[in-house]
Amino acid sequence: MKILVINGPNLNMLGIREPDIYGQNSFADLLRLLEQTAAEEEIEIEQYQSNHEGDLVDKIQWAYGKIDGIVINPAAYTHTSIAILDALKAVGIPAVEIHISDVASREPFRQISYTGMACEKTIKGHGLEGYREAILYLKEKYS
Ligand code: CA2
Repeated sequence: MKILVINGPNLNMLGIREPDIYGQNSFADLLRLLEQTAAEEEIEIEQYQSNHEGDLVDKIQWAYGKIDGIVINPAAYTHTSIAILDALKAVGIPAVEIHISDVASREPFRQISYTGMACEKTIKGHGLEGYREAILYLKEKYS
C-alpha cells in the first residue's frame, strides 16, 4: 500500500513559534514519525510539503493511479481552497484530513473546511500523532 502525506503552507516551520498551539515538535520530527510508521506498518509513505496552492493541486493530480490513500493537512488552505477540494474530488482517492491543533476550538474562520468536504474523516487536536492515526485508518480500510 502506498500513502501520500501532503502538508500545506507554513507547516515546514513547525516548532519554531506558537508551541502552545502546535506543540514543540519540528517538521523534521514529523518526517521521522512518518518514516517510523512506514517501517512499522510495512507500507510506503511519500511525503510532500508546499506553500503554494497550485503545487498542492498538481501533487494531488499526480497521485491519480499511483497512490492508494492521501493524508492531507492543507493548513490555511483548508479554510479557503475550492481548488484543493476539487482536486481531491477529481482523483477520488480515499483521503483523511488532519489538523495538529483542535481547529474546532479556535477562531470562527477556522470552522469552515472546504477540503474536508472531499475527505472521509477529519482528525484534529491530536498533535503529530494524528498523522499516524490517519495512516492507520487508511491502512485498515484499504489495504
Ligand atoms: O492545526 C493545524 O494543523 C492547521 O492546519 C495548521 C495551520 C492553520 O492555518 C490551520 O487552521 C490548522 C497553520 C500551520 C502554520 O504552522 C505554523 C508553524 C509555525 C509557527 C506558526 C504556525
